[in-house]
Amino acid sequence: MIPTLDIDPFCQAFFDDPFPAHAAMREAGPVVFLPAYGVHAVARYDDVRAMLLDWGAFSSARGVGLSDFAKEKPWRLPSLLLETDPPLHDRTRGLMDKVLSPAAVRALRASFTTAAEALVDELLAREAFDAIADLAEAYPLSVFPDAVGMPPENRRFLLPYGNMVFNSFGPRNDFFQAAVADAEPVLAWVVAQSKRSALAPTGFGAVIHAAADEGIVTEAEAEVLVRSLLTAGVDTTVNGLGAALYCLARFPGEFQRLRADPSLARAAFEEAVRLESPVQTFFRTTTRDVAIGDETLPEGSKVLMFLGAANRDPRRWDRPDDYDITRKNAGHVGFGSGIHGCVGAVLARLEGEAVLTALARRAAAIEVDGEPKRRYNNTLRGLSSLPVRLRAA
Ligand code: OVV
Repeated sequence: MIPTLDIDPFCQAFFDDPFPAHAAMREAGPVVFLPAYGVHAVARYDDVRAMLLDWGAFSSARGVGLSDFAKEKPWRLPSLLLETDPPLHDRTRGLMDKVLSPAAVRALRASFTTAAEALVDELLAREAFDAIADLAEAYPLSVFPDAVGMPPENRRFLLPYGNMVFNSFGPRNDFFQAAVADAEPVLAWVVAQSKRSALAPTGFGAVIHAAADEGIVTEAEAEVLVRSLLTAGVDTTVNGLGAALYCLARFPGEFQRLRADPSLARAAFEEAVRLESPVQTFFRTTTRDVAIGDETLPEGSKVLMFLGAANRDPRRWDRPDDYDITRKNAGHVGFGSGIHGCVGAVLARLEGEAVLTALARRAAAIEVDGEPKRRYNNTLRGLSSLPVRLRAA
C-alpha cells in the first residue's frame, strides 16, 4: 500500500515552512500519494536521485509540471531541452553543452568579477539595502543578458517571465494566475528577444543561432533554445544568490570562515544551493509500470520529485539543516542530476563565486536588518525582500 498524505505542496502554508511536510513524506516511505493533486511523490535522497538518473522510465517529454502533455495541450510551446527525452534531447542538449561549456564560461570570468566588485562597493557605501532587489536581482540582470547578447533595454522583463514559467509547473492556482497577469505585458518582448536579429553578433544567443547555419538545429528551434536561456537563466540565479546571502546573514560564523578564506566562495554558494534548493521540485511521468521500493506505479503516473527534501534527508546528510561551507556536499540534487542536470550550472557557480568573493574580501559582516519576506512560487524557493546591513572590512 502506498501511503496517502494530506499535503498540499503548492500552497502558502507549505511554502512558509515546507520542512515538517518534507519529513513526513520521507518518513512515510520511498513513494507517497498526494490526493490533493492525484500525483505520487518522492522525497528521500536515494529515490529522488534514482528517478533523476532513470530518464527511460521517468519521462520529461510529457511535461515536468503537473500538467500531462499526453492529456492536456501544453500551455506554451514545449522547451526543446527541459520537456524532451532522447533522442531529441541529445541533439539540443549537446548544442547547449557547447554553448555553455567551461571554456565559454571561463571567458566571462573577468567581466563577471569586475561587475560583482563594483556592485558590492556601491552597496558597501549605502550600508543598508535590500539583498534581494539590490544584489540577488541586480547582479544577474547586470551580467547575464550581456552574456546572451541582449540589448540593454527592458532586461527587468526577464523576472516576471521566469516567475510565470516556474509557477506554471504547479497547479493553476492563484500564484500561477497572478504571475500570468504580471507577465502578460512582456510575453511578446521575450519572443522577440529570441530572434537572431535581436541578438548581438557575439554571445550565447549568436552561438545558438550559428548552429542553425550548420544544420544542427532549425532557425525555429534556435529561437526556442534562446528562450530557454531567457526563461531559466535569471530567476534561478536570483534565488541561488538570494539563498547564499540569506545563509551568510543567518550563519555569521560561516561568513567569518569565508572572510578568512575567500577561496571558499564557490563552496559557500554550492552549500546554499543544497540547503535552500532554489528549484524545489519537478515532475516526471512514468513510461511503463515502474517499481519504487516495494510499490509499483502504473504507466502514465505523474511523480513529483522533492529536490529540496532530498537535499536535507537525514538518511544522506549529517546535520542536514546546518549551513556548513566546508561540508562535503557533492551529490546534492539542487542542480538536478543525470541528462537533465542544470546546463547553466557552470554559469550559476561563476556568478555565485564572483559575488561571494567580493563580499568576503570587502565586507566585515552581513546582518539581517528587518523582516525577510518570502516569495511564493510553485517551483522556486526564495525571498522577495531581505533587508540587510553590510559593514565594510
Ligand atoms: C530548467 C528550466 C526551467 C524553465 C524553463 C526551461 C528550463 C526551458 O528550457 O524553457
